Amino acid sequence: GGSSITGASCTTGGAQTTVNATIRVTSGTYDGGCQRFNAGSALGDGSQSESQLPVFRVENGATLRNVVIGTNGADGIHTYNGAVLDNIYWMNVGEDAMTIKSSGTTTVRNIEGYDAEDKFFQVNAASTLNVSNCIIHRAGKVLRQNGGTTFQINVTVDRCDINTMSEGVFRTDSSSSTARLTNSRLHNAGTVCIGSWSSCTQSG
Ligand code: ADA
Ligand code: CA
Ligand code: CA
Ligand code: CA
Repeated sequence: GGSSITGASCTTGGAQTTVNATIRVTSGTYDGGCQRFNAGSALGDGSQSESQLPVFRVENGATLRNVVIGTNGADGIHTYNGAVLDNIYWMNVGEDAMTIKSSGTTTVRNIEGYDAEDKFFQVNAASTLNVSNCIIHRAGKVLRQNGGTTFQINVTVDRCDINTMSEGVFRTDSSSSTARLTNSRLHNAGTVCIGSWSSCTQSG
C-alpha cells in the first residue's frame, strides 16, 4: 500500500492572516486560497489547554478548502452536522487538529499536519469520518473517540502516511465503533488499534 499519497497541495509560504474570531462556514464552500491562517491569542496559544477555540467551524455539510493553519493552531477545525475538508495543511497542530462536535459525515481529503502533542482527530459525537490522502507526522495518535464515551463512530483512513506516533493510530473506549486503515504507509506509528473497537482493521 501507500501509493499516491501526496497530502496537501497548498504550500506554507502564502499570504498570512491573523484570525481573532472563529471563521464560521455554514453553507457552500469557503476557499482559503492557500493563505496561512494564524490563530490570534483570543483563540488560544496552541498549547494543550482545553479552553481554546477553533480557527474554523464548518457546519451542515459545507466545504472548507485550500487552507494553511499557521503555527498557532489553537483548537484547529471543528465540524458540526457533517462537513468536507479538502486541501488543508496544519503547520503545527495546537490542542488538536480537527474535532467532530456533532453527528454527521465528515469527509477529509488531501491534508497534512505536523506536531500534534496528543490527538490529531478528536471525535466527540456519533458520526462517520472518512479520511483519504493524508500525511500526519508526529502526534500522540491519529484519532481519539472522546474518552469514556460509548456512542458509535465509523472511521475510514485510506492512503495516509503516518509517521512517529507516540501512542498509535486509533483509540476508543466504545465497543460499537469501527475503524479501517487501508493503503497506508506507517513508520514508527505505534499500535494501530487501541481500546475496545467493535472492529478495527488494517489492510493494503
Ligand atoms: C479532552 C477532554 C474533552 C474534550 C476533548 C477535546 O479529551 O477531556 O472534554 O475537551 O479533549 O474536544 O479536545
Ligand atoms: Ca483535547
Ligand atoms: Ca503542536
Ligand atoms: Ca480540542
